[in-house]
Amino acid sequence: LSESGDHYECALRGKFRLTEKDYTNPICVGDFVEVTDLEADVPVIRSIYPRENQIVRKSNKLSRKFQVLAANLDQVMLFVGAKSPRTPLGFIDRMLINCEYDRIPAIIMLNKKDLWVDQESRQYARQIREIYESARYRVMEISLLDEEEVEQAKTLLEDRVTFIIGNSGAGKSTFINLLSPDIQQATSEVSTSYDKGMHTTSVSELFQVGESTFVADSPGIKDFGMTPLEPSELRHYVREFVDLQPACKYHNCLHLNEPKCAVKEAVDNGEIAFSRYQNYLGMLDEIR
Ligand SMILES: Nc1nc2c(ncn2[C@@H]2O[C@H](COP(=O)(O)OP(=O)(O)O)[C@@H](O)[C@H]2O)c(=O)[nH]1
Ligand SMILES: [Mg+2]
Ligand SMILES: [Zn+2]
Repeated sequence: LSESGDHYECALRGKFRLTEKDYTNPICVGDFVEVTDLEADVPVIRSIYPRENQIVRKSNKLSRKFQVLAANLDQVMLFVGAKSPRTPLGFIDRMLINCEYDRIPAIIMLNKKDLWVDQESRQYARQIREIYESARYRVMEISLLDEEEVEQAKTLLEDRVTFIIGNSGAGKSTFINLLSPDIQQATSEVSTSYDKGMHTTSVSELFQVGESTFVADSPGIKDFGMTPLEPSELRHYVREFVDLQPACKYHNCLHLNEPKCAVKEAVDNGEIAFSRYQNYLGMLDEIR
């Protein structure tokens, strides 16, 4: 995507494939690149500019390699659901860590409000809102079937570069398609197959939907492996913990079994959601 808004299909010079050896992909959506000759049949990307930030995940649980999903973002929009799909809290927490890691603001879009006709889904929606609002995230309840709410959601994108993530079926592609008649992303990907190898094509494209408004979808990204983190780092990316950290007896408190731990106290008296703490322990266990 050039400054003038034109699209070019470019080739990547061989050496990029070898440089960053911890990453499976040398380039990602949102990267600023320098291109040799735009008039050539296949312009060649000469260099990739340093990234301001990036969303990174482990390629898969066993791999040591990481995949860069998007770069140079102003914000992430996290699409989740209380019903079809019912997004697990663990999934939300994991995705938020990936955002916090590079201090990328995240907005939680609790979508498909029109489906909350039963007690259970309404209750789950309320729980999500309470947990993440008290962690100081913006949570927006929305139905993409409601034009007014869609308009409101659109205003959140203005003059920003937004990467849309979330679990499969939450409405990411549907939302992006509503942004411009030119965009036709495939919707309602069927996820009945557990064979992850089946839908591995996950090409993100950056769409320009306003003069300085850009949006990228994350098709085919089903599971969010951890960001590259040291166990002692993880606690810095859970917002509620950061506020309390100075009150812990030990400055390097991991909030496990240390005495006089302000985080554990806050969990015990309900100031911090138990699920947030539990999911922290789960992630800590995974990276240790
Ligand atoms: N009832 C309802 N269905 C929705 C809503 N948003 C999206 N959908 C439907 O949910 C399905 C999955 O949406 P899609 O955009 O493909 O999800 P993605 O996997 O996150 O890209 C599609 O059939 C959409 O029409 C909503 O707010 N309400
Ligand atoms: Mg999609
Ligand atoms: Zn502590």
